[in-house]
Amino acid sequence: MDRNLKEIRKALESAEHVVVLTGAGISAESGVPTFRGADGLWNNKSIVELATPESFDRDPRLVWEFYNWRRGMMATKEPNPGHYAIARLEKKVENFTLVTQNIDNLHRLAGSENILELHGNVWRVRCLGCRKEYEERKHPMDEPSYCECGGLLRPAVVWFGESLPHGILEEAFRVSATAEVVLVVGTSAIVYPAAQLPLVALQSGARIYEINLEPTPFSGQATESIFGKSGEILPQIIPEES
Ligand code: BJW
Ligand code: ZN
Repeated sequence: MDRNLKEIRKALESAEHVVVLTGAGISAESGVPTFRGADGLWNNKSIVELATPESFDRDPRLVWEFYNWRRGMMATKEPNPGHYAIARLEKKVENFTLVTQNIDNLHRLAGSENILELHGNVWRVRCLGCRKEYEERKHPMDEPSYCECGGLLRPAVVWFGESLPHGILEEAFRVSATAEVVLVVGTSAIVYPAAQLPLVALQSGARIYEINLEPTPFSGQATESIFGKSGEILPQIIPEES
């Protein structure tokens, strides 16, 4: 095995407090499109503009149409070996937190339990009337959809300019500041405040290992960056038998 992968494997085996931060890249091998990059969802500018509070205010029907498409696509996807390796790691480490920017629910399907979903979940909705947030698996949803109280429903995801879910971001900062080892997997590391988390960990002396297809703005600061597919690298550093 590559010397660097061995080093990460040893670091994980001896750490008591580990944080994993994931982005869209971890789900790419499951067939969920990433946002940026060659095949990125957001190369289509009209799509970027759909995921904003302003678009929803202007045309909730159009935004629900977009999320119905995303829900239908994500419902057909399954976790890949990268998701499963992270779920295995949780069982081995005393104090483990998975912080994900993904809304696709694939980490949970792979068996991860202690998950902080920074940007929400595609299977949850929030009512703009009574403010309740709840799971809603119905598919397709009406375009637009309404709560039983009559209020307009929106996807419980975080759009640009919006705050992250209450308490979740604070907890993500807390665990990042006390982690010994942090894995940063499949994120372009440009969206804040998520991109701040590895920096906080670094300042507190954690070792940070990045796994990505290509360099990111964070690569220069990582303890080590491993370039390749997370679905191939993670099972090597978190093998089934160890
Ligand atoms: C693989 C792989 C394989 C592929 N294996 N790797 C200036 C400075 C600081 C902040 C700001 C600023 N200007 C504006 C802001 C705030 C803004 C922000 O960060 N903007 C930046 C873009 C500059 N942030 C916000 O607005 C956040 N709220 C907030 O900050 O509130 C307070 C505030 C408000 C206003 C101003 C200032 C403060 C909210 C952010 C919400 C992000 N929402 C989205 C959509 C979610 C809902 C949905 O999906 O519909 O979240 S945007 C999108 O980006 C999504 C993702 O979670 C997020 C991050 O993307 P991610 O996961 O990194 O994916 P990609 O596609 O970018 O990268 C994939 C990576 O995988 C690539 O690197 C590939 O190489 C790699 N890869 N295959 C390994 N097989
Ligand atoms: Zn309601």
